[in-house]
Amino acid sequence: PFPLVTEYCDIVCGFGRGSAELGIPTANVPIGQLPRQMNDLDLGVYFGFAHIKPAEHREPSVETRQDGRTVVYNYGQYLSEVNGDLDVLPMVLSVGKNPFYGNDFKTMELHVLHDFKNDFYGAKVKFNILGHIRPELNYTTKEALIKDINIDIKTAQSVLVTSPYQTFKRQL
Ligand code: FMN
Repeated sequence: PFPLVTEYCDIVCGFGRGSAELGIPTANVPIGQLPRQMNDLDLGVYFGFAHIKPAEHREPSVETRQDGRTVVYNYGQYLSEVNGDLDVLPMVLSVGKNPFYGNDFKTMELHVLHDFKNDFYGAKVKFNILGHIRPELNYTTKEALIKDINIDIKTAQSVLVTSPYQTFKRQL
C-alpha cells in the first residue's frame, strides 16, 4: 500500500518511557488524524520520512546566552535555531500495542533519526510510510527491545539513502 502520506498532525505525549527508559525518544501522533489506510496497517515497524513544523503559537521564552545577553525567542525560532533548518528527516515508526509495556490500545510512535537538542511538543509532524520492516514482537528484556529498535534504525537508514526513496523525501 506504500507510499502512505499524512497531513500535518499534532504531536501528543506518550507515556514518556521511550525517552527515559529506552533512550529512544518518540513522537506519538493521534490515530484519528491519520489516513484510514494507515489505521489498517498490521501492527509492526515501518520506515519513511518526516517533516517537523515548529509550533507557531507558544509562550515566548527568555533565554540567557553564554555571553550574558538575554534573548526572547518564540518557540518556532528557537527550534529552528537550535536544530538547524529542520529538513525532511528519516524516521522509523512503531504501530503497536507495545506488548513489552502491556498497553491495551494501539499507538503510532515516530522515532525521527536526528539528534534533537530540545523536545518538540507543540510542533506538528507530516510523514510518509514507505515500507515495512517487521511485525511487532514481545520481549523478555528491555535490552532485547532496544537491540531490535537499533536494527530497525540501521535498516531504515540503509534503504532511505538510496535514490528510489530519496524521490519520496523530496515529495514530502
Ligand atoms: N514495543 C514492543 O513492545 N514491541 C516492539 O516490537 C516494539 N518495536 C518498536 C520499534 C520502534 C522503531 C519503536 C520506536 C518502538 C517500538 N516499540 C516496541 C515501542 C516501545 O515499547 C515504546 O517506544 C515504548 O513503549 C515507549 O512508549 P512511551 O514513550 O509511550 O512510554
